[in-house]
Amino acid sequence: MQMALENSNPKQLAAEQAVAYIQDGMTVGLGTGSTAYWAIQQIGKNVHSGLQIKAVATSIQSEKLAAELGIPLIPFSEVKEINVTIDGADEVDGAWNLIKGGGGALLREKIIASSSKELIIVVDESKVVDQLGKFHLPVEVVKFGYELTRHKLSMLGCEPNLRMEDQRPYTTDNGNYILDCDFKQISRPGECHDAINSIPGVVDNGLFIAMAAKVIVGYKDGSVKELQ
Ligand code: ABF
Repeated sequence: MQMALENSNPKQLAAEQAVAYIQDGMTVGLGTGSTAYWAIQQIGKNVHSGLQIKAVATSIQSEKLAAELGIPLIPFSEVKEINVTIDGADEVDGAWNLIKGGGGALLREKIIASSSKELIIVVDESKVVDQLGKFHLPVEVVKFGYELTRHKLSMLGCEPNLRMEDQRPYTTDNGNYILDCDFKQISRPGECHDAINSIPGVVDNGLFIAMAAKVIVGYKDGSVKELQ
């Protein structure tokens, strides 16, 4: 009974299909979030069965999980090239542009994705959208002067809200704040990305433009599809 429930988890199904692309000798980027979690679990099983890889993690959370599972980790300073990174997303549009960062790890995710030969995105069907923007776009900003940065972001036509956790501003693994920006819809993701990142105080934003090489979607009916 438990097996049937586990096997019908769309996030798990998508993640496991992505892990099949990992081969011996690869350096692998480990994503963050509840879908990437399943990829890390499967990689852990494969390592246990003899898969020989090295990994780098996109968050402290994923690094801890990988260490617990016995996945060999190397510091980012020792990485020359990452063969493949498997990560989740909050929204994926028809051109495979993404909103990421709901889990707060967008900066490390983008650094690792941009250093990867191949970024495989794993999502359940709820993340596939016609147009980005319903999900509030996370923007990582330095703490200094964040109120002014927030004001400048609002001039781009969004409502930026400081992310909170336990009644305090949420702080990223890099010691920054996140402003979740409600654009309602983002019709030109590339332009939006560049406009946000040109504001002083912005470290990076959660738009990943044309970075995904593969998108694997898990469905409630138990099927999995690699988008073409
Ligand atoms: C990370 O995890 C993020 O970029 C994204 O915000 C989130 C996806 O959420 P989940 O896989 O938990 O649904 O990959």
